Amino acid sequence: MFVDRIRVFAQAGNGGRGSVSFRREKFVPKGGPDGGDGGRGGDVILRADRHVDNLSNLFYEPIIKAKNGGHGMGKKMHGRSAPPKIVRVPVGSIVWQAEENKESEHRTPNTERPPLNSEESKIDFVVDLTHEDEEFVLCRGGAGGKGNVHFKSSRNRAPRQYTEGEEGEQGHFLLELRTIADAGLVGYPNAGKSTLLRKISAARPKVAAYPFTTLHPIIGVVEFPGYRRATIADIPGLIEGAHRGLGLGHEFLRHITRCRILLFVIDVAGSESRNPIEDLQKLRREIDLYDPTLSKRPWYIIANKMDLPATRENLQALQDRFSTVEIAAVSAQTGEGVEELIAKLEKWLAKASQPIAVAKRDPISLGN
Ligand SMILES: Nc1nc2c(ncn2[C@@H]2O[C@H](COP(=O)(O)OP(=O)(O)OP(=O)(O)O)[C@@H](O)[C@H]2O)c(=O)[nH]1
Ligand SMILES: [Mg+2]
Repeated sequence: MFVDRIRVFAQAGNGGRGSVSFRREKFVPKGGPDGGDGGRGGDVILRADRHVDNLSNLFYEPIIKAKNGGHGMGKKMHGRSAPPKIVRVPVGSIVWQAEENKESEHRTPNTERPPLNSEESKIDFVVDLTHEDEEFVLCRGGAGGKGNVHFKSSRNRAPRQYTEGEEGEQGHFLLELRTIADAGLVGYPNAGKSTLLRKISAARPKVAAYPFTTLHPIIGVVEFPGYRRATIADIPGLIEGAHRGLGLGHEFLRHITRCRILLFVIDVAGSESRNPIEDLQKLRREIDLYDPTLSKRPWYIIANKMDLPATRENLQALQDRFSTVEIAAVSAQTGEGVEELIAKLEKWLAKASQPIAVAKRDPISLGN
């Protein structure tokens, strides 16, 4: 299962209670207070892990709780501090604070898009985990209470006071994954995006001759000569009207909003009586309707299926129509032109601006 948006409830552990206890020993009458402090409650920590590729673990555990600290004990013994509850999330996870919700909603996790318009709902940006192994304390555990040993004074030699542990923080949050990759593949279903990703990386997305084979984003790593590498995101095919929810909709475009460059994969053979130029125009329009900043991202054309007949003329027509755009002509199936594509990709990425990684604080400007 692939989950890229989810609502969770998180609760850090409470601190343990301080202890009320008196020293009792042979030959030490009235030994004085010796109640120790409570232990700290566990924190709830999010950790960005590159081995986690979506938020499905939270689908099964939408209520995240850390343990409470242990209570203090006699002989000035401290209660045990609870370990943090560490939740591994994919790199590229963004967290927003959500409004409190009805209890029942925790049980049926909502994987739908949370409203990102601040008028619809007051949600505040919390954190954007963009780096591997980055950690964030989502809810801090409560401090332990004080034992009665702290309350003795010259006038009160047998104090019975203690304090409760502090409550751990808690809250409702929305988590959303926006994949971080260097380049994103955009194209109609069956254009050959996944075939291409298999060719240029070790990723193994499913390939088949029917539309919407790819149902969720997949990241592949392309290796350039000299140990440089780049990540490429393959997303489900886009069709005209995606912004109205046709096909798989434009839900998955969020996974290329952080790509530095966009690669439009076009079936230049015009299989299934498609017109390559029209395809490209429609794709450009769809991403613009989704997010105008996305259509300003540097973009290139990958003319695919060059092994099929009639592709030379179509390629020429495509190049004439988009004369300012660089094109790489390949056959993802036979591997023709793929070496050259990789060389171009390295050049295109070198030209592109630095990684577009960090989400702005304002969820509205995030392009949804
Ligand atoms: N002849 C030829 N067929 C290709 C080429 N690339 C892909 N195909 C075929 O086109 C079909 C679709 O390929 P996919 O890689 O699944 O296409 P996709 O763009 O990932 O499609 P979705 O995941 O549905 O969006 C498959 O039958 C592939 O074998 C190519 O260069 N030449
Ligand atoms: Mg695919």
